[in-house]
This record gives sequence, structure tokens and C-alpha cells, in this order.
Amino acid sequence: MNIIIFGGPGSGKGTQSDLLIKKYGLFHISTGDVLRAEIKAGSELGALAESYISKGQLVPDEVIIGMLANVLDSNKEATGVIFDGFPRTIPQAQALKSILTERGKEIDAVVALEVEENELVARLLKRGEISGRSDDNLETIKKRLDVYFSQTAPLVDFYKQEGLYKGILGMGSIEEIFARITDTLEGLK
Ligand code: B4P
Repeated sequence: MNIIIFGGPGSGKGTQSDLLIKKYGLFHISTGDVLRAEIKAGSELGALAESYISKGQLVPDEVIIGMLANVLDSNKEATGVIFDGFPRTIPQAQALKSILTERGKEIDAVVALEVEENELVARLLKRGEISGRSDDNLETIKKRLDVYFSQTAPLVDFYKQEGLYKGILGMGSIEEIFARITDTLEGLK
């Protein structure tokens, strides 16, 4: 099973991915986590990524797409993958489709966490109190939301046309949301 977990910044993609990995034994690819690890390691890619992330902007598509293909090829034994925070633009979605097709794979579902905007801001501000992340402050959160609505939200229609979009109410407790996701995934089998 290959799943994309989709939603705005702070919609709970990382949170729900952790639970999905445990239940289904999926391999987790979080582009945000990979980029933060590069920043921590002080690599060239990390320095480039930090210059975008700290401003709430997306890292350029060609950088992300190359990085994603490398991570996939380094983990060929994985029987199922959860893509967390990728794709975030239409070119990334088109690239993912080609990358998977070339490897004889496909996406089974796009789990889309639907959360109200004021709740997204509240969650990220709360996380900002402890995360130390350079992008969890009000000014950058607002920029991230603008970027989400202009560059990432068009993927909703893209994946509806592909017949893969599964909208999940992303409000409520973490456990309630997880139960909604697993009900939907079990329904696919
Ligand atoms: P990400 O790391 O993907 O960050 P995110 O969208 O903010 O996080 P997520 O939705 O996973 O939120 P979480 O579960 O943690 O990206 C960071 C940056 O990296 C991007 O802005 C971009 O610059 C760059 N980047 C990453 N991928 C890229 C790509 N493909 N292309 C270009 N650039 C890319 O939840 C947030 C908080 O809410 C947590 O504190 C959590 O505890 C809390 N929470 C979760 N569920 C809750 C619930 N039900 N109730 C209350 N709180 C909840």
C-alpha cells in the first residue's frame, strides 16, 4: 500500500503518519523531516533548504524531486510507503507519478486531512512554543498558509481527477482522526 498524506501546514500529517507506520508497517518519507535532518547536518542541501523554510516558502521542485527519488531508491525493499508532505505542487505530483510508474508502483490513496485555518494556526503556534523550528512563528505560519492555498491546494482537484482523493475530517482528537483514516483505508481493501 502506497499512501500520500496530504493537508495544510499543521494539519497532522506527521502525527497521523507515525500512527499509520506502526499499524501498517509502512516506510515513512517525510520531506520536511529529510530537509530538517540536512539542516542539522550542516550540508549544502540543508543550507539551501533553510533559506526557504525559514521564510515559509517551498524548497524548489527540482531539489525536492531529486531528493525524493534518492530516498525511494535507497529503500527499495519497502513494501509500502507513506509520502508525508510530498507532493506539495502539481509538478511534484506529476514527477511522483512518473517515478512510481518507472518502478512498477502506484499510489493507492491520498488521505487528505481537512482542518479549519484557525485551528492550523493555533496548533502551529502551540508547537512553536517547544519545537524551536524556525518556521513555527506567526509571520512564517501565515506565509506557509498562503503558499499552501496558492501552490498546494490545487492538488485537491488533481487527485480527485485521478480518483485517489479521500477527504478526512482532521478536527477532533488524534485518536478520532486516526480511526477515520483507518476506516477509509480498510474500505479500500
Ligand atoms: P513539514 O515538515 O511537512 O511541516 P508541516 O506541514 O508543518 O507539518 P505537519 O502537517 O506534518 O504537522 P504535524 O503533524 O507536525 O514541512 C515544513 C517545511 O519544509 C515546509 O513549509 C517547506 O518549506 C518544506 N518542505 C517540506 N516538504 C516540501 C516539499 N515537498 N516541497 C517543497 N518544500 C517542502 O502537526 C502540527 C502540530 O499539531 C503538532 O504540534 C501536533 O502535535 C499538533 N496536532 C496534530 N494533530 C492534532 C490534533 N488532532 N489536535 C490538536 N493538535 C494536533
